[in-house]
Amino acid sequence: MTKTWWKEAVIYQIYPRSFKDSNGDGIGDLKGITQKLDYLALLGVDVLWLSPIFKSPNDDNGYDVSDYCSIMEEFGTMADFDELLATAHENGLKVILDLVVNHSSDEHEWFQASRQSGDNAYSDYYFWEKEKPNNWQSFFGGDAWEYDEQREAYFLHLFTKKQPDLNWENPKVREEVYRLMRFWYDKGVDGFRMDVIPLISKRLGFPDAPNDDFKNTIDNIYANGPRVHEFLKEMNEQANRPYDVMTVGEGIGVSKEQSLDYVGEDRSELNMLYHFDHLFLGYEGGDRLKSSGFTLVEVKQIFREWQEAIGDSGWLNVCLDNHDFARMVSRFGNDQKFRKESAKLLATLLLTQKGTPCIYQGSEIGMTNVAFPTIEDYDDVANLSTIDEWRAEGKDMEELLRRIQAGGRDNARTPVQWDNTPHAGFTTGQPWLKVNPNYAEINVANALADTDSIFHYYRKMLSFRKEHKTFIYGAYIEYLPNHPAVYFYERAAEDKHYLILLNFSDSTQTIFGVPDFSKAALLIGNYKIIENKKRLAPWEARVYLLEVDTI
Ligand code: ISL
Ligand code: CA
Repeated sequence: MTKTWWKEAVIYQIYPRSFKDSNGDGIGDLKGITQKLDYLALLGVDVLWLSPIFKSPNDDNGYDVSDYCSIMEEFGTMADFDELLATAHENGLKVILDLVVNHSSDEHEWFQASRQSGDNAYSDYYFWEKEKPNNWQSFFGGDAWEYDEQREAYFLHLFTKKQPDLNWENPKVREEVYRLMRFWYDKGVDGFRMDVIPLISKRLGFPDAPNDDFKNTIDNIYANGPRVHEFLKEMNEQANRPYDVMTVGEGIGVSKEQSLDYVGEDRSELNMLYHFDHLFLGYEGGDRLKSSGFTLVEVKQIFREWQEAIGDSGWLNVCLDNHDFARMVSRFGNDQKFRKESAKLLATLLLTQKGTPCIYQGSEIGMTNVAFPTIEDYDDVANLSTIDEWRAEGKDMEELLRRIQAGGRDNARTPVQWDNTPHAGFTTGQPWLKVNPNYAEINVANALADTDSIFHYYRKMLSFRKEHKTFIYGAYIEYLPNHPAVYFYERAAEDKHYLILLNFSDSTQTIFGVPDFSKAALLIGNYKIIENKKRLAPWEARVYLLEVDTI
């Protein structure tokens, strides 16, 4: 397997709107990020992924871009960006941006021109149909075709109606995309995370969707269209090739069987992608507001099967949450009694899996889900059509509130908790989304001051991962796959074996079924007490270095 910097790197995702506000308008901004680069360098991550920073009317918080080569007004200026990038590079941090080119904003000049008529230079930049061609539904609910009075035709939008899908069949659209990518590369940007990239090639016969199960529709109708691989190869040729950049695909709709077609080393498409199998776990039809829970055995199976599918032929990105999902400690850990222990355990998992890990902002201090008291406290556009539907049908709004509290995207979007001053030190004004009330206890200032904090555990784990390359390139060997409460595995190279023992439960668990580690040295663990080699305490995590001759 080839060795590259992007396999060895750890990514930290910033959702700029919620990271740090520098001017008191309640909205995080680029200057705010620059102010905190020291903090991120101290943590020890390598690459910052910035969720979209481009000009946008913010129908979907920047995932609706109206100009790909200028900065969103609320976030600052191009000079602010140049300063951020230069300061990051001085601190040894790379910066990747979010490429949102499955769709643009309807306020983009391309769409403004496109909707004028069927015979101008931009007419075919989007998908227009005189009659509604099928039953497709948008990701956020409701019809995916919207009638436009000006053009007197329907346009396709897989997300909100302010996010019309770009027509990648049109070579001019593709050239525009490659041009904007080169614009950012020429500034020194180190790569892109690619939003819903498996959706860019449409099935042009526009077949009806099954609509029984939205996940089924994503996987088989929207994603992996006939030309997606051709487009990605062309993108590599036209934009990425001359630059040493990192490309991370949002692998929505990509199955493990299909994954190597995107990330195989011989493919010249993407460096890596993150899949949705564990992110959608327990969410009926991929709907985060319809959760039925899940088991550890399912999580382990997903990780194992993806490792088997990728092997040494390609690469994965590994995450446990991001700006679209519930907080990882609330979803995969225990955010009450064992918040600290389980957040550290999840850090151990994330940073010892095979693949490039991505830490979402706030996870390094164990930020949790929020439970706002009313539906009006929530902002996410993805909830709107469900709220309308439930109201219209007279359904129980308290129940919907509970579902949003458990699974909604705003769980990840509450402002980063910097200290215990009002609004958690995120802003001196009124934050665009309320701060999680637990900020008095959970905040960066506390985490920095406490040597036993989740933050300092992440720091240790990150430097540890850097020193021990087996965690990057070593094989993945799992034990006791059907055990409901523990996750035991090894990362192994010829000369070194590491044994990772994780207890995903609130009770003590016996250690068995793993190679003899009686002589092994404990490298890192999340409990201070003297280790007992026979048992793991609740949510205990340990990593041992096995002497090679004991195996
Ligand atoms: O949030 C979802 C549905 O409510 C997800 O299915 C989400 O739409 C999917 O993960 C794609 O996400 C990406 O593209 C969206 C944007 O809203 C998300 O924030 C982004 O990560 C449209 O650009
Ligand atoms: Ca601001």
